[in-house]
Amino acid sequence: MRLSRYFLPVLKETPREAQIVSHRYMLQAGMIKQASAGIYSWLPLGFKVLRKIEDIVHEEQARAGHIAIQMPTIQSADLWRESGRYDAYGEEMLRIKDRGGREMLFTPTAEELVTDIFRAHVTSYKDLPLTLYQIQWKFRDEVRPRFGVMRGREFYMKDGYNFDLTKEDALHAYNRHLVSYLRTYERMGLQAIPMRADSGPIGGDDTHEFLVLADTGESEVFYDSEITDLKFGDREIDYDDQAACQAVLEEFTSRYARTDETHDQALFDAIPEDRKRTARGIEVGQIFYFGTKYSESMGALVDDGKGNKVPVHMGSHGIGVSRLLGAIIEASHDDKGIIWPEGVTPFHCGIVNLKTGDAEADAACEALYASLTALGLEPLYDDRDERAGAKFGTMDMIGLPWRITVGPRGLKNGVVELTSRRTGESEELPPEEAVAKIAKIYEGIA
Ligand code: 5CA
Repeated sequence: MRLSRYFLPVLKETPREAQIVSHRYMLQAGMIKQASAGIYSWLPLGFKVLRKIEDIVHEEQARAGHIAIQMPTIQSADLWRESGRYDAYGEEMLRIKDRGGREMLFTPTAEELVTDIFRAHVTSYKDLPLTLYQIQWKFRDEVRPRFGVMRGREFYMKDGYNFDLTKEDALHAYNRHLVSYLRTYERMGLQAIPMRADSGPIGGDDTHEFLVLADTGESEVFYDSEITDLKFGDREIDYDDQAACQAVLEEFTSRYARTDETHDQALFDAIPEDRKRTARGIEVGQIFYFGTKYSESMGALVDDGKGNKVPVHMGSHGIGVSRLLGAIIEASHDDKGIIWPEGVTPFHCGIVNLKTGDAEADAACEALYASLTALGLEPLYDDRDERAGAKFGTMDMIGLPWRITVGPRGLKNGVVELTSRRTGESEELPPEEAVAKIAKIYEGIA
């Protein structure tokens, strides 16, 4: 993409309404625009990162054997009456009437609708296990929408639902989700720690939240510092292997890590003093096992192969896709702007032309652009007739992890400059070597 032809409405002033850095940078970098309280339009740069995050979620769901569907945002109130949640959900639910006076709602989550799909089509244990998921807009009329996309009223969520014959199978699904989430967040450059939590209006006993540590997080968390040394890394895991998934769950949940809702001071006190941590965290996902809560009330029964019709065991599993943009920025920025992890960056590298209009500099930039593009990478070329300082400022703010700077002086010696946004370190090297280096960095990522 050439910046002169792109739509990147970078703000010059600091937006005053933003209380936390991710919200401020998302507005300043022209990623989002508020439409009304807690509701945002996604401008090209923000939309690109949203899509990257979504792609990672889809890929990791596929790897775990989960199947994508798409359910509507507007749902019938009658369905929610079956589970008893139409009244129970309270003021967070946006209730709507159609022209015929029928009561509808904008989905805050989708346990009822997915259970309705299941009961219409699945009658035998032979079709289990089954996990269906979607990535879809949700609406919750939050009392205090704030911090930009972090606590929106309209937000984008991955919600997945497992259907299993037995509790044991459903707990495997729970463990499988935990493993796949660890992998998902790490691909986005995040450490998200599973913590024992409270299930709220979704219900059930077993639930973990995934928290990214950040001073601006809304949750207070308590943990044993050993947990932050754990990495899922690039280990290969067979998601059908119950024991393997269980082992990962035990590895990542055996140390003390809880949100304030479930905090137990006595257990916390037992942790060696130098490992006790109290901090704040951003909840980027949550997994639940709630057994037969919805299948019993809504009649989602299957033949168990022994002549009985039994309610299926279920759980639901969410990732805050739009919230993740805020969480990633909170975890990865400096005073000049965002620093995108390679896995989610909107463009793989920036090209800054120090002297637009200079025939040699223009030609060198075009050649770099062509070589990177030919390798399947997406550069953002700042070809505007602007001062170098302004170009650097924009690149730093929008946070592309790599920048190639091209100027007549370097070109005389046959070199360009390759700079890491994270470390600020630069090296001079021939253009083709800069391209090769960037290609190597993105091997296995882009
Ligand atoms: N049905 C279950 C799992 S699919 C569910 O709704 N879980 S949830 O309530 O925990 O939401 C899943 C994730 O959505 C949360 O972990 C959080 O990351 C994100 N989320 C929840 N509310 C908001 C909000 N108001 N703004 C942005 N993201 C949100």
